[in-house]
Amino acid sequence: MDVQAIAQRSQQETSRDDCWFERDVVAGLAGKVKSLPAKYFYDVAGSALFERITEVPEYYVTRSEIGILQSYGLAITGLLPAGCALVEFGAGSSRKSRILFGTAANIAAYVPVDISGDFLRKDIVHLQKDFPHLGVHPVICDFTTEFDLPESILSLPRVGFFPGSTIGNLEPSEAGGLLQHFGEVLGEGATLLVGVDLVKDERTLASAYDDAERVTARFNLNLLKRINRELDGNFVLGRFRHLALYNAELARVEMHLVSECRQEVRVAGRVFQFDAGESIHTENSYKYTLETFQDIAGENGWSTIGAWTDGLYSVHALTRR
Ligand code: AVJ
Repeated sequence: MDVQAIAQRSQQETSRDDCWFERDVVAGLAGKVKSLPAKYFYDVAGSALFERITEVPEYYVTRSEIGILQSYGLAITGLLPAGCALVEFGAGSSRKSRILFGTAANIAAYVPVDISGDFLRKDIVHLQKDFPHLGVHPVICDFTTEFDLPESILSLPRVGFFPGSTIGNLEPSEAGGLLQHFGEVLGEGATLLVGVDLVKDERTLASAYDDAERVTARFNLNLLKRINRELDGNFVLGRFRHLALYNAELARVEMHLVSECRQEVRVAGRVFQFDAGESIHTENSYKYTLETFQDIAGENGWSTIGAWTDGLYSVHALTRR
């Protein structure tokens, strides 16, 4: 693999991203209802805070998913065609794919798809050492756009992998669109494994996004820090408070940053007014039942061939019709 090209590419991605960051933030704060896109949480500090969230006792999501992949690994990988290529969408780290490689000998190749080239340098060398027979073919791109799979895996049966309940950040209609897109990228006869968080009682959900150690609060507020640093903002972090709530009607956890007082904030040369109690809506995390998720998959070209759950979280195996 050409590490030089990878480094250049990732720098270009970064500057294009910067430009979108400013536009998205300004548009989000200028609206009548203020909001910011959740995808901007993940700068270096935000990514580290998210890693810490996955370890707080209240945030069961990551532990549940890993538990399911470990407990049902044989059943899950048993559904995959021999000699397949596993295409992971948004492979920040290959931690969850590794569980599958460790369980099954039928995965011949791994195609991590990620917008950041960083994971290549850190992860892939180790991965290759631990699984010497695995062909590793990284693709650096935004997996929500059209892209081609590497030439070298086109003859192999293809299995998509989208763990982490990342799909929950999308509106259900957008989630359907993404499933459709995965079908187009993977092609005829593909299999798809998706991790999906489940609807459950409000207390469990709200506290998963408002842990006692306040790591999630810091993760949320870090977005304002990032805006201050990258877009010449002057948010005073002490004047905003983290709020997480479960909106049962829409089956989603919402995160907000609520202004503690009436105030003005400057970002990228513009001034935004906040009333006391006014919120910036920073994230939705949609929750599904096995059925509501399978319905969306069904409406977007996928039939369910398996689903595994620990009661809190679910992993679905789908096949393309
Ligand atoms: C990474 C999108 C799955 O929605 O549970 C965790 C992000 N936000 N705590 C989620 C998140 C607050 C997380 N996802």
